[in-house]
Amino acid sequence: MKVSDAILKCLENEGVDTIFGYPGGAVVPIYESLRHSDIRHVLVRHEQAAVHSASGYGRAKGTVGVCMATSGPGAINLITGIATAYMDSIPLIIITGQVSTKSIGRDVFQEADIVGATEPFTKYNFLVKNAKEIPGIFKKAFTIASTGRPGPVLIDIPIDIQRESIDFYYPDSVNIIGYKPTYDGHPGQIKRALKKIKESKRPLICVGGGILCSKASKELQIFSEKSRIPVVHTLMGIGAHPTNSEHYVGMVGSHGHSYSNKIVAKADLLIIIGARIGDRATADFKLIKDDTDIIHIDIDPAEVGKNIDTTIPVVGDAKRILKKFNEKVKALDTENWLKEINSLKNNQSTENNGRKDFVNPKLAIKMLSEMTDDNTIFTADVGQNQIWAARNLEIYDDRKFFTSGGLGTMGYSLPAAIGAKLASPERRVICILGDGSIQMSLGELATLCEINQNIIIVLFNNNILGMVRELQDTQIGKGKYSGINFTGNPDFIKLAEAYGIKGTKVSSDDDLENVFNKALNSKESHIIECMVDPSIFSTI
Ligand SMILES: Cc1ncc(C[n+]2csc(CCOP(=O)(O)OP(=O)(O)O)c2C)c(N)n1
Repeated sequence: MKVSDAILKCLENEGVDTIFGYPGGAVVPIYESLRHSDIRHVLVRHEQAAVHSASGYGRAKGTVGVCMATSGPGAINLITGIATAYMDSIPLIIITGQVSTKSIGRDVFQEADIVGATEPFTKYNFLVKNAKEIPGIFKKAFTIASTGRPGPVLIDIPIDIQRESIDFYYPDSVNIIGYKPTYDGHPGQIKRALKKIKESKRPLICVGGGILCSKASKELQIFSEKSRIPVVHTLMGIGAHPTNSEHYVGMVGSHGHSYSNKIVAKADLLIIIGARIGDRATADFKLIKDDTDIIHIDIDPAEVGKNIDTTIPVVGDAKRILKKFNEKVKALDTENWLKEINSLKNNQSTENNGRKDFVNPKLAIKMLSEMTDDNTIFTADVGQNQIWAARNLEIYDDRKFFTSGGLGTMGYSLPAAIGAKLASPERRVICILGDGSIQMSLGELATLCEINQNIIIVLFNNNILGMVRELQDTQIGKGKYSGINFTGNPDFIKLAEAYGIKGTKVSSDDDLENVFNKALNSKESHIIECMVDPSIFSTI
């Protein structure tokens, strides 16, 4: 079998039905094989978008996303997407074409050392040197990407190898020397953790994206209900615990709910599960008091104790460890603690900081939340739009929320929404972004037209890089702005029309419901441009 055919056979054997890519000279053989394959290829408009779409696809399906690009500039354009997936532990397979084996190292046309360049941003990467190794490498790549702490794996395949022939046999499993993720937490540590939980008066669970990676939301809910311990979460932990649960508190961190941060500071025990406890989640590590006991559960031993001192580290899979907790944990007397939390939570200001001639994004997001189904997928970009979405969307039941948390990559939400919609066409997909971020992935409006699916794009237009304005206001001084004003923004409604997408501009809260209703009742994609006061903050 030709290696280019074998590559697609490997993907089929892994259950892949869709890949996102952009062709070029070094992948001509693979694209020719694609023509004869049942695997759907989605032609994006920029390689970075191929990675983000594969990420949205994989996250929506709960599988490994796949994308592909040619050598040199194509491969290099993937890097931001790969790093975005790496920081958020998203399992991906990235296939790149490479110049022929004998040309490697000679700086021939479109040669780039993508394996070297992506070393810091991939969980692992391969340069294929022997055609016969292709099936084994693919099996290893899928295994590494999807097990332990998930992440992106890149396979770089020289064009001469793509043209060779091999006997094809796809292994059921592979032994990867030196790679043995720990799934079961150490029984002694679990016992110590349970003892600590029992002794605690003000325990708090803090979850991150690891709960979603481990598909442990149900176990988390049982744990919190059985033990009566409240739950806060990081940005990547949105959706790990339903916002309508009795024990749900809110998001923590520099952009989190202030009541959640106050509650973290008051807790005597933090049970951190599947969260890196990064600077943004802890407001530069200032949130957690020195005398708070910490139980840190994570599948990646490198994360435990990396950012904060841990009282009891437990390395392993969140789902398995929570199951063990649930066998033993008893209800704690947290009544007063929960009362205190509820009074802090109910004391928030409902003040509307926006002006009447603009849309209040908080209100718009809350309205969207109420008007959409329980299985809606929301994607959010980066900037104020991300924080408005993260703080105000209700994510429960089968709803999902995808954003770039770790790297904070502008331009993620639109291609991710396209990937998510292709993964689950039966679901409503809503993409929330800003006027800066939409222009980072503008070409993907054409991809959206091609896939002929219905996505609602809510564009919060403040004609400014809102989040940077906010940082300049707080770090430099009110009104001391530099390099943030967009005076040449296009007419987004005309632009939408140019792509054949319906567009509506809204400048007042009074018109929101009507416009949302129209878009929600339509079978076509819509861009809803909400004009936003450029002077408001993400924490309104
Ligand atoms: C690729 C990339 N470049 C730069 C930044 C820095 N950055 C973070 S938020 C932001 C502003 C985003 O503006 P916009 O998309 O209009 O959203 P808003 O904050 O106004 O809601 C910028 C420039 C980034 N996160 N990603």
